[in-house]
Amino acid sequence: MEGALTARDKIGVQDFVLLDAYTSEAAFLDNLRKRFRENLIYTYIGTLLVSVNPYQELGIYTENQMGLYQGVNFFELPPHVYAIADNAYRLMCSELSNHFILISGESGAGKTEASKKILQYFAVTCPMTESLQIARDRLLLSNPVLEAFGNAKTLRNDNSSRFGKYMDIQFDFKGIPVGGHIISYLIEKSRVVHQNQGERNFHIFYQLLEGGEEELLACLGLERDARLYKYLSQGHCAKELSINDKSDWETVSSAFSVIDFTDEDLENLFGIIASVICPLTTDLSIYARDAMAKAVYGRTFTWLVNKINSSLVNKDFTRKTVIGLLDIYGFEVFDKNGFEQFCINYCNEKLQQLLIERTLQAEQAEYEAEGIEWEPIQYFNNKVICDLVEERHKGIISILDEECIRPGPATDLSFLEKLEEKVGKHAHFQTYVRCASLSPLSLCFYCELDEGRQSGSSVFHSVIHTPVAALHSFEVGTQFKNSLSSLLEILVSKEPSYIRCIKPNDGKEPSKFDYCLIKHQIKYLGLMEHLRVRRAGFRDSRWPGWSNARACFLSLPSPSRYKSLCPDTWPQWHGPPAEGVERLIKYIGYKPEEYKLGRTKIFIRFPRTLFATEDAFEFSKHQLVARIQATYKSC
Ligand code: AD9
Ligand code: MG
Repeated sequence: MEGALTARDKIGVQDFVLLDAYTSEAAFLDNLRKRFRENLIYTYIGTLLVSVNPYQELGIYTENQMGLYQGVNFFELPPHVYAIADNAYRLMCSELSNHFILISGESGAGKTEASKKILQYFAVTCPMTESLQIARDRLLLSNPVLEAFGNAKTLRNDNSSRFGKYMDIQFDFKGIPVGGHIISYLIEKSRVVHQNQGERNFHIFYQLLEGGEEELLACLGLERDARLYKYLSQGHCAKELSINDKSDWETVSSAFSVIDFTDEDLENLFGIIASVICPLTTDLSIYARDAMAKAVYGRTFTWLVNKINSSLVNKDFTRKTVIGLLDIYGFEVFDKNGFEQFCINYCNEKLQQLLIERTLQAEQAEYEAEGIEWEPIQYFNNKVICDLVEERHKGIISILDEECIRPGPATDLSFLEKLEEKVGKHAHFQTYVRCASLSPLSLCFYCELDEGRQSGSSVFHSVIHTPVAALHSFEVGTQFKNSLSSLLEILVSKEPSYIRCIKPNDGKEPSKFDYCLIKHQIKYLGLMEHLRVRRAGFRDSRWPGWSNARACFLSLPSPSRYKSLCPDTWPQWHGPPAEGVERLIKYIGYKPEEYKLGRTKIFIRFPRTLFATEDAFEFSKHQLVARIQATYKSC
């Protein structure tokens, strides 16, 4: 007993639900810190996975590790991103249902790494046939190509995703990955022409210059030194120690051949890339040059995604189930923020809203519908923030559109006045005008949740102070809003799993646990609220074995899965279903605190209760088979 206590003291608990002081933020942080110190970067809150970026290789992503998690009950092994992947996969196979894994957290928290680990897990552990190996390789290799064109070094992250990515991995009925589809969201085009101090342009430019063969560069008219190009050197860090552009180039160029890029495609692609970094002609104004470079890059990126999609498509399989992976840019607030930060943060608010609806709201609604006694948990619902941005005719995006199409000159200032008139009194909105050095009239609008950081809610925080930002942003906001709403439609039709990533410090340092920074993320990710709901409630229904069970045993009308465990219900129960279930659990020996009977379902509080029932069921099944075999033999 003493030993167990010592272990708990040392490495904390692997599920926050098991914390004694589960309402205490200090206890939450302490548990996270203990585990992080022991290099245990994963912890559950029920079935939600909390991950802290270790900023070092931990040796926990080997094929051996993958093997451990394959086909094992969710709570039986220490928390891991592989457990999330395996759980979604097994549910998909057993129920033929579609799933998605939503990975969220701020910039640099480890979302992209997590999504890559999941993809690798499927690539290694799923069944495979020789003819489908190419589909698997293409899925894997689409990553380095998209990262080369869509990721860049920022102050927050040396490999920051500057676009949102939703990837469907398609499986056939045997669970073999047969193809995929990628949707990209709002690539940060402004980076092509401008980078802040300490930041770089998209990786591909530097990779091409560092790694491209002499003939290729000569043919494209390029010099090898990135510092010669204004578009590549404004951030004064064209050479970055942590990034090996040369070897990344090799990876990317070999990936191109696997995902079906012809020589002609590549010639065109690099011709375009070279034309963006090209010498200036004097008759092109800076504005026209920049606008063209951004447009060209944006279109090239769209073309690239389409091209990758055509190589991932597999028409031979019509009946497919999918697991979607959503890796979207995280919340970010820089000293100077643009329209893109506004969109990125808005997107994160929408995803937070989805999580609230699908977990906090849905779960509490279910208890209510089932008549389970329940103390409602208070949480901040960020819908009010989403509405402020997107409401038709009233929200910031609509106001921006209206302002841009109305007759007469629209300026940043006139937009600001409209904002003040229409949403100025909103509790979560503030405006102010200031003269920035960059332009005589810079527009800043600033929405921040009142005391958001104290109240434990998510924070919407965006500032626009790019001159004439409003005019450039016309329709882009609406397009983005529409594409987000289509994304949410895709997601609500699928079963969710969640990974919440936490960034441990701003210095990208291993082993450094910055309390303040982490506390802030725990708050705005709503983790304490999530824990309270989980702790007060019953176990998630999304476990292997469980969902089957719910359809049979846990659904009162049909006490069939476990009926063999009780003589009263075996081989058939003819009485009222509710009574059948009660007899059954009484016979198995459930204690009153272990379960609650709802109107149509039974809710089980602890995983061990269900595991024990499952084990008993497996045992009884074997006994039954043995009995049948014995009968045959004696015949
Ligand atoms: V952003 O919103 O795209 O700017 P992400 O995607 O959340 O951000 P990313 O996955 O790129 O962050 O992680 C940042 C860096 O942290 C990686 O380049 C790795 O160096 C490091 N990292 C993240 N997760 C792990 C991990 N599980 N193990 C080791 C990690 N290192
Ligand atoms: Mg990323």
